[in-house]
Amino acid sequence: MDARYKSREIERRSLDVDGLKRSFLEWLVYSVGKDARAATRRDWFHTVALAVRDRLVDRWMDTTRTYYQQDAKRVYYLSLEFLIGRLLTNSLANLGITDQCRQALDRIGLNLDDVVEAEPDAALGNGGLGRLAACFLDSMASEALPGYGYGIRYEFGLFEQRFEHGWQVEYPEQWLQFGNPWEFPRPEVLYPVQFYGRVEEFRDSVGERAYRWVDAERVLAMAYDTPVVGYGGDTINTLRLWSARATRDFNFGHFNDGAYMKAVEQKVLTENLSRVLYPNDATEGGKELRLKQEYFFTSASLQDILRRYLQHHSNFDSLPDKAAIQLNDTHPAIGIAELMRLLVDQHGVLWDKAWDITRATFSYTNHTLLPEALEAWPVRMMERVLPRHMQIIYEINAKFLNRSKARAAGDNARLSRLSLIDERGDRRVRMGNLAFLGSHKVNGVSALHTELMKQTVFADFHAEFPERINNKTNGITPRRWLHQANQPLAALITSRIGNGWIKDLGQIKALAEKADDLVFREEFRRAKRKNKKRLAAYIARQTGVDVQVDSLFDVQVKRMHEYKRQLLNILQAIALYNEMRDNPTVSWVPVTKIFAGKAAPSYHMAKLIIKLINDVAKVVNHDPSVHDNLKIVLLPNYNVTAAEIIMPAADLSEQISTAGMEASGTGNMKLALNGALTIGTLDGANVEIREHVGDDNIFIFGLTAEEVNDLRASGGFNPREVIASNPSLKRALDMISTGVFSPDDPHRYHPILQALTDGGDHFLVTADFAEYCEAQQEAMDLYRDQEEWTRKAILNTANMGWFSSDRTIMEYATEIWDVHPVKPEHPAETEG
Ligand code: B1N
Repeated sequence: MDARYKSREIERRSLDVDGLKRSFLEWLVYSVGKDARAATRRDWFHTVALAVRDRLVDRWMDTTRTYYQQDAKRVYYLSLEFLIGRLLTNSLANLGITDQCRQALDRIGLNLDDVVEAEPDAALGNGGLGRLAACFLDSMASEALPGYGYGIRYEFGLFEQRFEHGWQVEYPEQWLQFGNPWEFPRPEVLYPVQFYGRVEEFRDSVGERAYRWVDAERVLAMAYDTPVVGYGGDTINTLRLWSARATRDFNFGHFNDGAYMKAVEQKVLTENLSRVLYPNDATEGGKELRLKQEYFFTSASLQDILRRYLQHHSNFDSLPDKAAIQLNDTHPAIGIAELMRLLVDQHGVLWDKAWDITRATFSYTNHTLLPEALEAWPVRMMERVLPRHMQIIYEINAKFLNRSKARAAGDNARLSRLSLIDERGDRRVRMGNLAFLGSHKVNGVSALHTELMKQTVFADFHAEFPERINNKTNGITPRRWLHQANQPLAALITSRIGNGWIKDLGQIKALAEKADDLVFREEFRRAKRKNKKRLAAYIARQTGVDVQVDSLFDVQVKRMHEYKRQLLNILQAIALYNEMRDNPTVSWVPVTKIFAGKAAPSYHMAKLIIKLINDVAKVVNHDPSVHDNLKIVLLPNYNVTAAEIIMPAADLSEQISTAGMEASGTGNMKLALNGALTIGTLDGANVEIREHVGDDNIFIFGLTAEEVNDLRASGGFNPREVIASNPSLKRALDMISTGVFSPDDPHRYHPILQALTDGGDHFLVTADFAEYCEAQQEAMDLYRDQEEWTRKAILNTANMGWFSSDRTIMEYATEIWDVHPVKPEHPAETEG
């Protein structure tokens, strides 16, 4: 071997400062193709990422080989979204080489933090559901579970949000523009996926009726693999994302009569399949491209899973012992019909056997009860796009309803609710029902949400299959959300209790006794203040607004949605603004209200609320009469990277959804873990957060889910009366309606006022307003007592250990998947 090549081989593995430095300088020249003098920050990012990537490839292959050699049971997490964010800090921290890398760059005259800033976010998700998938990948690798993520390699992630005159404007998010150093294209891993065409019936070799799908259009799914580094770098799993490619017919086509240009056009159209992530709109239910995306990645993933299984097995009997497939919401639920098709049509398995295998292999997580988010594809579209699947769904449905008929005893309403087909209006396939029926386990994402699943959307299915529904309360990875994002606090914690908490977050409980330690409180506050300074600088950069570092940082960051009630928060801000102006001599607790979040592009009400927040902010922030005691900011383009700056700096965490509507929430967990006190309703995982941090360390207010339900059912709620009886609410609404915040267009907010009054205030903003203001007052009063506040903040951090996604993922592993940790064997390292 060439000496130079050999030295590179060794260098690839070197984890010390000199080895890293030599790699960087060499990689810059030979892989990025730049001279050190001409290199941009982005060039250095690519250089460092490629050099770091080298250091995980051996262990990645060891991990994959170990799974293969042991024929270990794998879990496949199918998700239309993986909201990963940046990977450099994460890879360095999980490999344990952050300090070495920093020093190596230092010796070249570079700052690691600047290099990190050049990485774009992988924003392949909308919000909580996509981020949960990313936390689960981290936890599976850190727990040494043989877990694979399967999804789509969108060319454009979630849109970039900018504000123009206070309005949200969407721009394409071009994360791949300069290449992605973390991914490995696998042009040889290619599966055909079909659409359209028709079904032909024929007699198989033993004379049985059989079906084939013919005259279909074909697309190829090409794999891109990204290594997923577990904490400690021992296990390195794989995230496999599919990209659409036109079939090779195009490459070898012989075109005449100008057909060439048409063919190129066709190729572009085909490849649109993986072009862009859909923002979760209320209006998405019927977009053919979305259905095609769902089927595209699900089919490719299942083909890949079966190929891997067949390397060790000659029939499908033990598929459920070797593969667990988790459906992240109904987005990949078509996989149930697809696995039936692959087993029955392509591999000749008998129907009943195939159905048993399918059900034993799949499980399904529900993430929302909102009716508008429950997927239901028009039968007419399904028949056209996936004709064989439509037949299979009818067949599953017929067999199921036949069986249920006996038990339903003439209760036709019940049977029509259980049906996979919604026969009301245009006929639709209920994907939730399909997912439920085709899975052995179905779970909700918080205790309350799971309970409501049993009582509402899946009540009939729950009666039919009482063992199937179970709860798996969400979690978050402590690596990204504390160890990496909050280095001041992480260092403080480690100095007192060691670093075991990073892999076993339960250990953080040991901090509880430090809450009464004056010195520890002082240091805890110092860490928080450092994070607040960083956020203040970020706010100034992003919005031009200067905020007081020592003010109460009151944070609501999440997607903009009426049920999340950003409107309630901004109304309270207006009321507080009025009080401050009315009482200028009172010594007010300075408050900074921090909002961030995107609205779906077609969700007009959410976009109007964004404009309102920006309008109110403009008035309040420029009013000298409040003496800077109140500032309001709405940060643009909320994403994982912004969250990593915001979460560690928050004092107060706003979790104020209408009770019963937020399935779980995960931002609530990130904020509490980072020492913010929650102000919230008894909704989603807030209920369990209260149980863990204690009633004294959280501000709970508002109607409960049961009360909301009763109130709506009785129709006994008149928002106009509530408004009339609450002067501060009335005044805030009057200011909005008379154009105090929109002098250029006084009627701008009419739709909001309308929804709160004649519209019946569906989200109960007015109903919860008074109690919310009281809770806010309590929080402000407590904030005056910094020692007491800090004590409670420490108790929040100390008691959040249970919300680690490691705990969540181990519950899935033992109670749903029956998969077990597999320690990779590292032959290269033992050879020396
Ligand atoms: O999933 C999160 C939960 O913590 C949140 O409470 C929940 O709102 C969120 C359609 C969704 N539910 N449904 C979605 C996403 C994209 C889409 O196209 C629906 N997201 C949630 C994690 O469990």
